[in-house]
Amino acid sequence: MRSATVDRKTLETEVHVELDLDGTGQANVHTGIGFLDHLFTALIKHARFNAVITCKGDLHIDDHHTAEDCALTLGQALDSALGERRGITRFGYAYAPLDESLSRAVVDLSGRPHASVELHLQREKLGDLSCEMIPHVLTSMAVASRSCFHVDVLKGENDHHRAESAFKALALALRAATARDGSGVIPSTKGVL
Ligand SMILES: [Mn+2]
Repeated sequence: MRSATVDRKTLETEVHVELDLDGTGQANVHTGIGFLDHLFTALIKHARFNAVITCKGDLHIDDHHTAEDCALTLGQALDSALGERRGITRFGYAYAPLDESLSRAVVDLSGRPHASVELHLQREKLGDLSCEMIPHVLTSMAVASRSCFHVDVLKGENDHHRAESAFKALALALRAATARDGSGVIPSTKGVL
């Protein structure tokens, strides 16, 4: 079973994540921020994970702690579910369009945290989610999962489409990178990921 349950509690947020890498895309996401739910649901659906994400956060302050901590907890669950990363494809890349928007994601489940994210969002907010938090969510996921993410929106006119296509591209790249390759080896010249 490649799955993990992570609870993360601070004075700012209380996050619960259940993640199964070998799922069918079932998402049960309730962060308190509608557009964040929409992005995580798309990610889980297209990665073919099964996941529960719930958060009780300090939304009376703003969306920052909730969005960041949900991303950190999901990233931590991904790291934990991957275990020693034996027998995985490790690398994945994908393009995903959403109408006029087109995004590319390239992922290395390297064991080293790095994120390069260029979404070119122009609005202040999408629903109740600040646009500045969207690249921060992706970076937080990369760091907490000890992975390398390069996510770029290549084209687009509509920020909802730009953001959603970026998460769909990341989902497809993660689906490829987390797939079992049948080798049973740890895919690293160092022998450790
Ligand atoms: Mn949408």
